[in-house]
Order: sequence, then C-alpha cells, then structure tokens
Amino acid sequence: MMPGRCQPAQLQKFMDGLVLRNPGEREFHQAVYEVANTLLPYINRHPVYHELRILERMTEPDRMVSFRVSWQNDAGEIIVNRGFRVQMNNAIGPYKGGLRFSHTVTPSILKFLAFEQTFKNSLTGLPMGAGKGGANFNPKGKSPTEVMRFCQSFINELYRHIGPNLDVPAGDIGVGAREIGYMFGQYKRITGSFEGVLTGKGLEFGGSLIRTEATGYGVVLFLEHMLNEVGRNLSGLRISISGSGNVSLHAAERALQSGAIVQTLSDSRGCIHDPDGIDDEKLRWVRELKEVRRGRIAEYAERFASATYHADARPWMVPCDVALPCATQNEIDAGDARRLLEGGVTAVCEGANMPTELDAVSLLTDSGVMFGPAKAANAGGVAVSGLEMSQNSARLSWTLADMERQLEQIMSDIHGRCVEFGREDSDSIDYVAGANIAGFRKVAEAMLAFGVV
Ligand code: NDP
Ligand code: 2IT
Repeated sequence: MMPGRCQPAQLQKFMDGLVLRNPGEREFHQAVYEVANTLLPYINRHPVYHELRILERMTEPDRMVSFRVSWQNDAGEIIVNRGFRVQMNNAIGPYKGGLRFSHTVTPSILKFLAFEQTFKNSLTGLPMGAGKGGANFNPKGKSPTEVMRFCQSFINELYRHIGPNLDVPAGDIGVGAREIGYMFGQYKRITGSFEGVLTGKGLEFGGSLIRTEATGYGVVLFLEHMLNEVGRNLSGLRISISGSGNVSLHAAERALQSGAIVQTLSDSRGCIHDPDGIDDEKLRWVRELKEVRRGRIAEYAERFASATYHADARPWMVPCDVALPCATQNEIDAGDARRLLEGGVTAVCEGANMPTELDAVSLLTDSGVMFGPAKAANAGGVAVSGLEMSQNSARLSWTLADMERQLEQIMSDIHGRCVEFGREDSDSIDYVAGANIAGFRKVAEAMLAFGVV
C-alpha cells in the first residue's frame, strides 16, 4: 500500500487542535504537520490508533520543566538564564535526547526537537524514549570558566529530573564534550553517584568510541544507502555542507573517505566556497579553528586563497550534486530549494534537525530529488548514545571495530525500515513517510499495551 499524503480536511482539523493547544509555537507546529501529513493515512488504515488518540497523545509532552539558571560572569555580574527539559515520551525507554545552549532556544524549538526525537529514537531499534532540553544561554564569547559555572548552575536544578533509567541527556548545538564533562562532574558531585546519566562523555569517564563522530558519519552512511538503492555512489560527487560544528565536520570527513568533493561549509555569520575542495588537511585546520580557537569560518577564506567567503549567506547557491544541511532548523527555504535545483542537486540528506522548510521539501521531492529526512539520516548520534548507555550499564567498553560495525548496521537497518514503509506504487521511495511510519509503529504499539495513560 502506498504511503500517501493526508486528506486536507482531516489534517486541518488535527492541526487546528494542536495550534489551539500550543499557540505561537511555529517550529513545533511545523514538525507535527510534516509527521501528521504522512501518518494520518496510515492511522486511518489502523482505526485503533485513531480511537485511542495515539498521535494526539504523542504530541503532548509527558512533562516539561522550566527553571532559573543564575550564574556569575568573570566580571562578577549575576546573569539569569532559563533552562528547560521536555520529557516527551518514555513508552519504549528512558527519555533520551540532547541539550541545546543557544540564545535562540524557546519552548517551541525544544518541543519540535523532542517530538522528532520520539520517531528517531524508535527508528534506531534501541530502547530509548524521547526528550530534549537546553537553555537560552549563548556560549559564544564566554570564557571557559563562565561556561563551567553556567553548566554547574544548570545541573544544580536539572539533576533532580534526570537519571540513567529516567532521562539521559547528551549534546546538541552549543553542547559538546567540554560542556558534557562539566555537567557530568557536577551531577556526580551533587549525587555522589557515578552513573551513565549523560552520553557523549569523555572516553576516560564512561564515554563511547565514535559517539563524537557518529552523527556526521551516520548521515553519510545513510546517504550512501540512498544512492546505492538507485545504483549510484558518492565517488566524485560535489557536496555542499552547511555548518562547521560537530555534525558538519564529521560528515565532511566521512564524505571525503568515500571520494566525494566537499566544497562548502558555513557558520551563523556566513559561508565559504572552496572550488578546489576541502581536503583532509584543510578540514583539520577548520577543526582547530572551530573547536580550539572557536573562531569564525570567514577565516578560512583568509587562510586558503582558493576559497571565497560570503557574509550572511547560506551555501545553497553553489551548484552541487548533494546537499547536506548540518547547521540548524529551517536553513533551506523555498528559494534555496530552487537554487539547489538550478544547480543540479540530486540528493538532499538532513544532518541538522528539520533544516528544510515544508515547501522546500515538496519542491525538492516533486522534482525527483532523493530526500533523507533528519529523523532517519541523523539518528547515528543518538544510536551510539544508546550504545554508550549499554556499555555504562554493563561497565565495559567496546572496541572501535565493534562500534563501527554497530553504527554501520544500525544505519543500514534504519534505511531498510524507511524503504519497507516508504516504497510507493511507482517503486520510488518516500523516505519522509517511511521514517515517520516506521518510527511511529513501535511507540504506538507500546502505548496501546499500556492502556489509557
Ligand atoms: P554545533 O554546535 O557543533 O555546530 C552548530 C553549527 O551550526 C555551527 O557551525 C554553528 O555556527 C551553526 N549554526 C548554529 N545556529 C545557527 C543558525 N541559527 N544559523 C546558521 N548557522 C547556525 O552543533 P551540532 O553540529 O551538534 O548540531 C548541528 C545540527 O545537528 C543541529 O540541528 C542539531 O540538532 C543536529 N544534531 C546533532 C546531533 C549531535 O550528535 N550533535 C545529533 C543529531 C542531530 P556558529 O559556530 O556560528 O554558532
Ligand atoms: O538530535 C539528536 O539526536 C541529538 N542531539 C543527539 C541526542 C543524544 O541523546 O545523543
């Protein structure tokens, strides 16, 4: 049976209720719309999901905490930020999902991320529920001691809401190994307990091999499965990547290993285009720039004469075969999609969460572009987080070969689930519908088993 799209009237009614319950939360509405549009036809064929209001229940967080985070900057001033944790759904395992530190954090953004995480975590095949959290704290320009004091104050409240069988946060935008270290240290100090309460930890204190690399590597593994499905591969393809953080740089590294040409990177101020390609050596330089010196991507064009810098621009005007949006939500709009189409794009695979606006997705897929949605394509990170939890519970560490094999297997399985539930009568694959339906089924069945709660 074809996955299909929803009847407009039914979708409108469902969305009207959601918008009424969650006024002004634009990103949350957008994420739910995309899922409902592909899921309602499936739910119509399984009336029990409809009768028991499963999708409606999935859009209502189990709970959401909001708390004050006060801390002192290096000048001795008191700063007050707001922290959040959205505990979305724990039907199939403890709440699991990242923490985002950015001045752009709002309840709407965290709810969209937590909602997406429900389906993503289910797709991995591992026993993980869904959550997301963070704070409206902007780490840019803050000293390491300011970041440490902020993280400690954040955990002073969050610690009472998390635990290895309850809720296991990890990183996201603005939260990497350094911040996870500070937060884990403070949790351990408060509780006196050494436990797997956060993932993305340092290797010395319970972290897992390839957790850092897993999201970006997984995106490229998923892309390769999509290409292989139609008899193609990455060798020689021109790839445009946005962002220059954890996901972008590891996607670039893995794409280079498969023989692709990486031609762009970006940050929140602009993008660089290097027609000669960003090779391993240039990538090492970028990693040092972003991770150690915490500088701007503009410096790339000062360092490498082959490159140009475009202030306040995204990289989608550069002709490419493949686009990997890996920075943030809504970074490809309809205009960008048209530019990508004019430039000859044939595949788009989402490393960031919801980077493509709804009308841009339609423009791309209607033009026959292969489209890998975030909840499938970027699930490698949370999957290895799940494997970090397993290693913490068993009090052991698996080898690099074990981890690589498991990540490859999980990405292959996720691709297989998308194909199984997304194959259309024309024999092409609707990855958006496939990911939504496959992710939904497991959580829905667990919720049915629990009755009305
Ligand atoms: P990082 O903080 O490491 O990097 C974020 C990158 O995106 C930076 O280059 C940053 O630029 C850029 N960026 C951030 N906000 C904006 C903005 N508003 N406009 C333009 N560029 C922006 O984060 P990650 O790489 O971890 O996360 C990137 C994306 O991937 C996010 O959508 C995240 O939710 C998603 N993701 C992350 C996973 C992980 O394991 N880390 C797992 C799955 C998904 P600047 O340096 O200027 O801030
Ligand atoms: O969006 C995501 O999947 C993440 N930020 C990773 C979450 C995790 O728990 O590893």
